[in-house]
Amino acid sequence: MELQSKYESDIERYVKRMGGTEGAMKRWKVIVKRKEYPGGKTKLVVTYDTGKKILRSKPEVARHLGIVDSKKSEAIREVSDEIKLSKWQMNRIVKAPTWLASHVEHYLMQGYTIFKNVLTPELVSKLLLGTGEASEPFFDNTGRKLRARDATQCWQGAVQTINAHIKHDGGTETVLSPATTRDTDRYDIPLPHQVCGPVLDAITENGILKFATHMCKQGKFKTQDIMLSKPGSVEQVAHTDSSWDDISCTDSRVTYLTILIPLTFQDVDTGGTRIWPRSHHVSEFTDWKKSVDVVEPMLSIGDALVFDGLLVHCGMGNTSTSKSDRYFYYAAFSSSHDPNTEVTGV
Ligand SMILES: O=C(O)CCC(=O)C(=O)O
Repeated sequence: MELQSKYESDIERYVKRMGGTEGAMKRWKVIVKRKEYPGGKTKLVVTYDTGKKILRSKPEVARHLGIVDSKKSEAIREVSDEIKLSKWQMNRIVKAPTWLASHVEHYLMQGYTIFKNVLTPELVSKLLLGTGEASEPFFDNTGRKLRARDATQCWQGAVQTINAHIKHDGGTETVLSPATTRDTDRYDIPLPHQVCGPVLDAITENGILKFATHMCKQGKFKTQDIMLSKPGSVEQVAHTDSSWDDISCTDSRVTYLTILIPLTFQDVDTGGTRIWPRSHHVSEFTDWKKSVDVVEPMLSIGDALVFDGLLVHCGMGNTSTSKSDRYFYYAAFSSSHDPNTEVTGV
């Protein structure tokens, strides 16, 4: 009960701070539950029952109440009304082959685009489950900045390989190299070269590679990983993958594209990627959490979300039942150094 009132006053304070009216949540129930996860870990899960709908996070509450942080939304509106593409950007639209033009325009204006059906169900299954045969040892130490890799590791599909690298001993979790913990219950592992090949073929065939090189001529694939967000993983801090350093606002060339492809079913429970459209136009926004102008594209398995390195985004929490692990493919294509490489791969 004590916890209950703590969370009730917490959400009321939040709503007020964001400019919501007093009593906006009058008949709502705040539900606090302790959830158990494999390995004996427990976590408090707080949801907000409006009587008609269960909301799972504070930003969802804000969106439901239509709360607009006036300073931020004004700035976003200004950006939306006033997006003036640079000469370089206009040139990219004009020079795009017809079949790519709408992707190029949407990406430059909004900061992202979606390519449908990039990976076939067969390839997705191969990425997740392997081929049934262990590969040759695949990890070398080339380009590894943080931890040396163990040369004897074999790829047996993402599910088995990642899980084999996460050890639980009582309450202690150890994640073995080359898997990495990005946040609690969020891991990634680099894809071995022989598995990257078929994915790159699919990406090439679908036109994403053509798109990426059209946007970023000097770009190369810098990172290819499989990420896992387990039930219990919490919403990430909103962030960009690249930075504004060395980028001129007046010219705004694309130097970094992120590609995310779900390998498992995604919904509001497993979470997906939350993005702030048009945020890649503005270098000075910092308090992203306050924006109500967000999009959560719920992609089908095999679809690719391609977004700009400067677009503000975050991985949503996974509040699903213990079976719904969320796996996805992650790639960075860039002409600059990819900071993720230091953590995750070649
Ligand atoms: O979970 C996601 O969809 C995005 C992950 C992400 O942005 C990250 O790990 O940096």
